[in-house]
Amino acid sequence: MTKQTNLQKDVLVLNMEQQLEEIAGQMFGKTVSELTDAETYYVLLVYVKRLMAVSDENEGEKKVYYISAEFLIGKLLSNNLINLRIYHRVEEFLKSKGKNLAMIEEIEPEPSLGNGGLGRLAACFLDSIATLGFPGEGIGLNYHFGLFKQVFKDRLQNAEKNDWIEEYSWLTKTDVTFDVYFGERKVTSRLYDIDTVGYHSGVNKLRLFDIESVDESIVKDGIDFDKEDIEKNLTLFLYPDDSDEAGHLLRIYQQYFMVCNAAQLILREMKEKKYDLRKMYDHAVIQINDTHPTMIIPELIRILVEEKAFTMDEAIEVVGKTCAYTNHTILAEALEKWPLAYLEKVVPQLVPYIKELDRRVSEKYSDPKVQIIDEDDRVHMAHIDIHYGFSVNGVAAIHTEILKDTELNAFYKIYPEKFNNKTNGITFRRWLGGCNRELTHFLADTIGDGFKKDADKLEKLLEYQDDERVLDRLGEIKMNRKKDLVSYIEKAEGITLDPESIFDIQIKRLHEYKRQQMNALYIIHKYLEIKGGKKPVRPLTFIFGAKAAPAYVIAQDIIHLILVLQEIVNNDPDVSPYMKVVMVENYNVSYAEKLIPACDISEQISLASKEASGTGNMKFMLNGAVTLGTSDGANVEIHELVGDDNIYIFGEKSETVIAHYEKADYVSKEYYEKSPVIKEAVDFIIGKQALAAGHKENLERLYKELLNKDWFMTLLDLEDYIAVKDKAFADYEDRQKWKKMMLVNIAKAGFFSSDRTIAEYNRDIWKLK
Ligand code: GL2
Repeated sequence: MTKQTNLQKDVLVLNMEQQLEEIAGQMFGKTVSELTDAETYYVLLVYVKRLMAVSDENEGEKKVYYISAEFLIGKLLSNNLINLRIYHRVEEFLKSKGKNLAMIEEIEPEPSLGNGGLGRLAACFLDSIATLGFPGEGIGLNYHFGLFKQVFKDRLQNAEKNDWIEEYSWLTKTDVTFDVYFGERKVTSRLYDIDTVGYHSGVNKLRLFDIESVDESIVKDGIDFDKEDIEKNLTLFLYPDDSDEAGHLLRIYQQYFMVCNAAQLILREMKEKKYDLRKMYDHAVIQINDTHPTMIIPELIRILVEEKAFTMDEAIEVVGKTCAYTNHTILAEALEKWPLAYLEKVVPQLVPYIKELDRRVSEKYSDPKVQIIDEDDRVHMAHIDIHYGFSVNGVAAIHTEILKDTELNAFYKIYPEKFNNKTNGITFRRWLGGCNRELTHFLADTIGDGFKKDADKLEKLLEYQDDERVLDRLGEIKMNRKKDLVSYIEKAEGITLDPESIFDIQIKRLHEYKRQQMNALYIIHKYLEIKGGKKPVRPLTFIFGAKAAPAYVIAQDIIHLILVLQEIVNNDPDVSPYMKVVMVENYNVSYAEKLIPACDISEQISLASKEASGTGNMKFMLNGAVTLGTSDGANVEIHELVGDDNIYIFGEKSETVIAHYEKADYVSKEYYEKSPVIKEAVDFIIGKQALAAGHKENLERLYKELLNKDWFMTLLDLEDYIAVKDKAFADYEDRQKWKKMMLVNIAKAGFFSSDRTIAEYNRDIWKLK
């Protein structure tokens, strides 16, 4: 970019007030004071897009392409204003016109282009890549409805489509289109860009591919549509229901569509910049985010061989030096293995290459665990990444150790040099600056604002751990966020909460390994205790937020149980003064931004070894919540940082859990039978009260699952969980001690800045200038 465009940006910023008036006039024929909140939002959107369009792009000789099926970017207005460092000025200007920026932010529809942690991580990474000034872009798909919108009806989850693309949106339609072939069948893509601006830095792009022929009108009730009509449905939904073959095939169509476009985009750029393709790795590094984009490897090899006159050996070498893989889970169900027959149906042109990659592996290694195509003719996508990429990383220290020692041990023995850890991180611009402005200001007043660029500087806060004034202010700010949340939940859910109660929060996708059901069993236990006359010193508030995959039956049953408990507890006059339960509807990024700052106790209770990292745990800590968790994922690193006194850890360690799986010796019924406390809580699920409030089918299924399977060992840790949780609630009463714990958690959160994570990716993997 030239100096002139910088100047253009400065002028736009300098004349912000005049610009906004002009845009308001052009768009709506009104002055800013006459605009409605919705109109004001669109005026701001247009202004910010103009600003980003003339901002410097981060450029350099080498670029990272972060390919991901998910980018859970959340709302963008306030984040962009913060990173452009004009939030305060815009806020003041609007105030002078009688408007409230926070209310205007509410208007923005949230793009739900992700499920949870993996997608949100990709969004945090884009923010940090831009902030650190690295040339880089995200490449993904422009889902028109993203993840479904959750609606509760009759205490069950219903899924509805989630419209987010409006006439004015953050998307910019480009003139880039590519041909994509599924065998003989050709479709045409269209590229849309979303600018992502770094904090005090340049702009990068998120590139989202769409299909020209997509047809939103084929979605009728809920989220059902004809899964076979690829031309019309390809980019309608994120991860459409894959409980049947058509659903599986659609996922493969989506994945190939994504990587085929990505490959063409990258190669086009190589050509434009006149880079030597034989040295592609000097100019491009492709980070493969989980296995959804794995087909980029055979696709690039195919193009180099068929169109660029490479030999197979040459193509494999160049692509291998360009691609790096991140593993985000050890859950078997999430490690993709596509039947070869499906690939043959969707992308027959790739199959000979996949077979060749497999042949080379089997020629060298006989261990069945490392083959690409297994005996049942299933293609193990992760195995392609590991053999034919140069780096394999896990997302938290313990996760990477488990990969090396257990899950991917056979690969680690072959390629020890490829394995490395990159503990996840979060962008503090959104998860502190954006969602907790009062705390951010207070921190800046207390320790200076250096932490905004260098998160480790938060440690300075430790000097104030005995300063009553600072501790009291932290307590006050927490109370303010709790009051904000109380009014929000009152409006959104129609439930009244007491800000003086302890806010215990579990928000994340619904999955048995995350053990929301264990939290529900605790709630039953507490309910029965209160009924029996044992009242807590202070009222307790249990808050959940979670969506369950529509085809995941037990997860739906767990949501049902929580909603049944909400009904029973909140309407029982003996109990409701002492405890409340709320499951918020349609939990998403925007809701998280309200819940996290208001939290006292952060529930991170996954079965040890199963949560690769978690990132919610980091967001809570940064906002002064204390973690109640197992030794799993990044909890382990949080524990090391804050020490035993500032966290509540319970449950079996990952080695014990892994041994149970290996020996297949965990029997949930034994725990049920030997503990009256467990028995009483589990039996409640199919007791009279629960059946009166809920559905027999769902509750009985869940009850049987817990007793006969309990694959994620809920009952293994339940007693310890109850004991440690009770201890945390009791400790809360020593208010000064608790506030000190809050302070230590905030002070030690610096390590979890995604700026640190990205700096490590760059140091060890990407090597960008
Ligand atoms: C996940 C892991 O479950 C989660 O622990 C991790 O924090 C994120 C980001 O690395 O990745 N893996 C996965 O498939 N999803 C995740 O959230 N959806």
